[in-house]
Amino acid sequence: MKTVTARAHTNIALIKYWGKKDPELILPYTSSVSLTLADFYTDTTVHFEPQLKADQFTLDGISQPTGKISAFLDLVRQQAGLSASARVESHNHVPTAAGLASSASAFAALALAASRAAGLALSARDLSRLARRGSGSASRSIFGGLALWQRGDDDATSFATALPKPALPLAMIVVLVDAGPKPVGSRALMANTVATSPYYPAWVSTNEKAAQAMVAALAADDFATVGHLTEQSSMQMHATILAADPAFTYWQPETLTAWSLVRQLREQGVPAYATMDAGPNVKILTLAPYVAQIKAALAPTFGQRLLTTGPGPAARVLTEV
Ligand code: 2P0
Repeated sequence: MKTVTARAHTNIALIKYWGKKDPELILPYTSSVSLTLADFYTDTTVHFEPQLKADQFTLDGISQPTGKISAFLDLVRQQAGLSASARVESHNHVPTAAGLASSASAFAALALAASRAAGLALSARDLSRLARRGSGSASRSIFGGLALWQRGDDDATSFATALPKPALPLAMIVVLVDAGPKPVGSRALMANTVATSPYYPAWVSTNEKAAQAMVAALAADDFATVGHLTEQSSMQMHATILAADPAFTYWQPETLTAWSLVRQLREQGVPAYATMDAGPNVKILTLAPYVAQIKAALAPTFGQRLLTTGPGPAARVLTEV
């Protein structure tokens, strides 16, 4: 059996995914659109070894519980007709304590490395479907640049595809508000939002329309609309979370500070839009020529806690031996 190392990059959703209509298959209530990032990625090596008694998993050299990984490897073993256990080694490449370690890059890299190590040669679509079973957002990290995860109706029809490369020089600035671990995991909070937020049905209908509008705005290189839709999708997601029972928010005071600086920049004519995920950090979507000006405006408050990145590549095999 081969030892395969694959690399997959994290992605940030411009149109968010929040809520599953099928938690077992990870089928989302809404489609989502994302940007895969150049600077943050996971490298994962997989080797199936018949003599191993159980799967083994290390992250950055430290042994980890294997529950979620083994359940995912079972899907690969089923497809490949294999029974052997596997040794899995992952390394996260994110700037120290950036708080951006992501299940998206993790399961996209694992899907590619494990399927190849098991002797499968999956299409990009089937890899995306497989990665989705590990973590919904991982379905999008199979692709570089912009990706659309169509919600679909079942396991066969829920997968991501690459969107055409826009002429827009997209850039992203990450504002590190807090790099610590999340107080509440996104999977449990998603489920509680679906179950208890009275705003959830409104989120589903608005966000689905926004996903389709985003595809059109990107195709038209209409950055004002791309940015507006990005900020709206994030705020509406956080609004559904605030309205859940118990009420909750990932935001911290500095999250609002960063967002209000972004709004001030926009009033001055700078194309900058804020998006927040399952944590307090703020990501600013902009165009490359404005990065220096935006960083200069944020530096008095955030100092060195500003990271710049841009579109990154698709998941790929690094070595196969
Ligand atoms: C997203 N997030 O679209 C949204 C926005 C966080 C906020 O996808 O339960 O780790 O493994 O499918 O993909 C984070 O959730 O959740 C996420 P599971 P996932 O990027």
